[in-house]
Amino acid sequence: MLTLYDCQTAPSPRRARIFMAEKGVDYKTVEIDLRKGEQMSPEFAKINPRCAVPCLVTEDGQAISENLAIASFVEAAYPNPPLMGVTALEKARVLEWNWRVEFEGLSAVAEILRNSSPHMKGRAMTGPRNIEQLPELAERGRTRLMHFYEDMNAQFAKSPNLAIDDYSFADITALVTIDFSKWVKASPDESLTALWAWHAKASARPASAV
Ligand SMILES: N[C@@H](CCC(=O)N[C@@H](CS)C(=O)NCC(=O)O)C(=O)O
Repeated sequence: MLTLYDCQTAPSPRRARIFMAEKGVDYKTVEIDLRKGEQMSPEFAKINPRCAVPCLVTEDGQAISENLAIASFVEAAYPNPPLMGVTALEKARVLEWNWRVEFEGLSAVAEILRNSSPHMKGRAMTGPRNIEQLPELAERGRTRLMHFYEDMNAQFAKSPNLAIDDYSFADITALVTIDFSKWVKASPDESLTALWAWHAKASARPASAV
């Protein structure tokens, strides 16, 4: 059986959990408590030297880190229902939007949190090495996140889901980003009605509850 190194409270592993729940894939979890610093333990560093979750270990013991890599593996191993597009163009659209959500959305939220929270002093970036906070990056993160939410809203005004008509990996990243941004009081503005209408539908999916 697949094993997911997980942390119930963190946004990145939630992406992997939702992806697998949408697929109906069975797996067991090992909880890594990030607040206790368990990601830095020598035992976990042997499994994922990036010291981050999620990390998926395959049935033959191969460890895969990074959500995009995990999703690509699961999509190839369990093709139905497809979550990364079917046609060549759909596959491109899913990756195009997923990258934008990760870079312009999710990493902007992380930038806000990691450069402003007193609990993250010296931990401005994920990974085994310590990096000091830059408070200006928190401010910049807020600005670029609000710009990106406007782009997302414009996309939802003309498309039922973010990248393609069907719900996809890019939507999962978007849902997790919007929910995560609440932690840093950087939720999308109420005026972005197409975004919020989509968010209500995505949140109601059973897989979103994991
Ligand atoms: N790009 C990675 C990001 C993984 C990541 O940043 N995970 C965070 C939890 S949301 C983590 O493990 N943080 C550990 C730390 O802050 O030391 C992915 O998508 O899988």
